[in-house]
Amino acid sequence: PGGPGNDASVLTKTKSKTQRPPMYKVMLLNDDYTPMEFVVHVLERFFGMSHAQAFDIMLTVHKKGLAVVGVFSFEVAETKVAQVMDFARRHQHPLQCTMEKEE
Ligand code: NFA
Repeated sequence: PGGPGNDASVLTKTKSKTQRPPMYKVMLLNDDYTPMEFVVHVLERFFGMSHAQAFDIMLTVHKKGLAVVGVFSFEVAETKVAQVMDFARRHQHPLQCTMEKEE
């Protein structure tokens, strides 16, 4: 009784091994004005996609209204959203990029 590692506070400190930091989906939204080539360029430049991959995702956004373009930690997701929004604004395109916590 009372030996090392035999204390009640130690025994009840069970770690939740399934706990993970929350991840965030970064999404692109469709609009009627942003040129398709600009969206493809954004996906290549900020999300490291190949041209074929980028074209595919761009078409998904165009047809479905939106698509998840990546899943990141909060900080990285925030940075991606800010970079895309700033790049679109500087080029005067209404392209929207948002993030949402993954369930
Ligand atoms: N819908 C835009 C067009 O027809 C293209 C687009 C795709 C815009 C994906 C935004 C996101 N020019």
